[in-house]
Amino acid sequence: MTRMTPSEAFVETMAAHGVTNMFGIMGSAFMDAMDIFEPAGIRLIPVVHEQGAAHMADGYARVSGRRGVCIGRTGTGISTCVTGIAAAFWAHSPVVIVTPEAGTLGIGLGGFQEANQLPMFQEFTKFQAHLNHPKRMAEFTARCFDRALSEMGPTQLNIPRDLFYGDIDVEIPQPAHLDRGPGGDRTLSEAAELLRNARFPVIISGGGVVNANGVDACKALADRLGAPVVNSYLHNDSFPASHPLWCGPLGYQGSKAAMNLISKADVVLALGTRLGPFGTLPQYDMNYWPEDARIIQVDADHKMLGLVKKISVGICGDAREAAKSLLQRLNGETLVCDANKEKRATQIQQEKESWKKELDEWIHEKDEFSLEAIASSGEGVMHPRQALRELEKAMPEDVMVSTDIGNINSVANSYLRFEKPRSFFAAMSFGNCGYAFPTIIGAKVAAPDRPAIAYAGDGAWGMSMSETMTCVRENIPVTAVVFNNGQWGAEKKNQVDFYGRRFVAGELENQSFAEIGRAMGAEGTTVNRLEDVGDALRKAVDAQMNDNKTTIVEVMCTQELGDHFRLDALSKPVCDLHKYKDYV
Ligand SMILES: Cc1ncc(C[n+]2csc(CCOP(=O)(O)OP(=O)(O)O)c2C)c(N)n1
Ligand SMILES: [Mg+2]
Repeated sequence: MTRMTPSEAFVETMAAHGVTNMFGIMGSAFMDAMDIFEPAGIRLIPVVHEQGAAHMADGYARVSGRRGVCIGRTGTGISTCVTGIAAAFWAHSPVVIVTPEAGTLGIGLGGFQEANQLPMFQEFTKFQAHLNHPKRMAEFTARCFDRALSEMGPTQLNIPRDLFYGDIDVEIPQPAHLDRGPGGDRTLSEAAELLRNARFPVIISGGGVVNANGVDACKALADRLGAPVVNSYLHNDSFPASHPLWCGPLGYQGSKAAMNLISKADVVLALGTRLGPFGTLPQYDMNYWPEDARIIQVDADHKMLGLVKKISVGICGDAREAAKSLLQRLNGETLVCDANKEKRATQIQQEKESWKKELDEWIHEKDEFSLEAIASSGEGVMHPRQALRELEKAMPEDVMVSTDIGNINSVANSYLRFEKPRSFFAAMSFGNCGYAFPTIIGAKVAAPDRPAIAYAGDGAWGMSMSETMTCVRENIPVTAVVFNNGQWGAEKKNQVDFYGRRFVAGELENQSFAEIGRAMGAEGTTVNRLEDVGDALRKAVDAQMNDNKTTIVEVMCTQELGDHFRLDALSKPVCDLHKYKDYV
């Protein structure tokens, strides 16, 4: 036991758990601890707005596999983080949010910046600790850090501000390392038996494969089975795109090759995926989910097994260890699918080629609204699909890309391929606009040697662009690609498809984002011609990697709109009152 203050115990425990960077805005409530961050080896990166800090902690965690940490002012700064923590929750990010609270002697009296800070994060955290005695500071801090990793999601450490003070005797806890296994022997045997007899096995590689560092194990199993591997929705980095068995992502604006192939499956191995409802919706008028296939699902969280899709076998285990164990169980055996391995390889190849050709030829949207939008667009704008293709071609090696929520960002799903896991950080199921930019800033802090690129629509960019100042002030160079189509496109698409093109609040008359970027101290460039897109990105990445410069690349686009987000969720409007009779 060593005598120290609770502030010291807090800081020492964070340092023991490997914290070197935190994101947030300072506040007097935790200043006693903050004062010794630097000598403890911890950099507090000041942000423009605390929501950005939570997203940065998320990006930091997603790229590094380490805990991302954010902190803010009692009440005000903390409540601002709710959206960011919700996004991190659905990205399964090990984020720790430290929430200093009003002092214990004032709580309940309606003092300054008082808020009940636990309920607001209750939905979006895996664990919440409320410090009830200064002597327990190190214990509670360590538990939050351990649980963020063991539960793979945000945890909250709530500290009444007066509990930072005093003298306590503590032993600083060391991090716990959870040794995850492959799952139970019975379910693994049942799964192996299904795979042994499968004629057309297909693997879905999900976020759990990335989190478990299990891509190689997934690859080895896929190679043995000759099974096509599809990425689960928005986990395009869960299998290397250059691998012959890679087929691209399922889900919204995903790969038709992936969808066609999985529709033929008699056995699906869903590895490290909760099979979220959003990721398997019909797309391109195709209901591709193989209803009659036997489904093996592997998830580290038993509560996900069979939750969304009916399954035959549910394995509660680590994706990597489970893949290794399944391969071991099939080793040296002849499998039913060995007989048609070559035929399947040809099929996979054909499906991929045909999707590539379709995508190459699909240079713009062809629905009536889009055709009119294209016809009426002036000079200096381009088709989003073509711009996305050019960007894809100009992507640097080892790139990290984050994407936002919006029409063009969703279409980007068809054009983002990766070789390495921990490279793609899309706004996941929480789906908040404004996600991509702060998230890539956090990722860049964790991986400064990798090129970092965020995609955002003009609407989402407006929500998040002020963090450009963080990049400039704190010397965290990144590249932002802003698709300026002058509209809240994804939502406008609903008005096109369901509301008789009665456009309400959908237009965005923007100032130049390149100029705004320059005013914030970054580089800014506006791209009006397709032939300049690739060069603009290459130049921006060069400035990022060699000159520590952040660049805003504003890509001017037509107002055409890609396929609807969720045909399942909307229905044609009905109005009963006479005065609204035309609004149907
Ligand atoms: C914080 C937040 N507010 C609103 C929405 C609803 N929403 C989803 S997509 C979208 C439009 C995005 O527009 P933009 O960023 O310009 O991209 P575009 O669709 O035009 O490509 C909106 C408003 C959301 N998902 N998150
Ligand atoms: Mg837009």
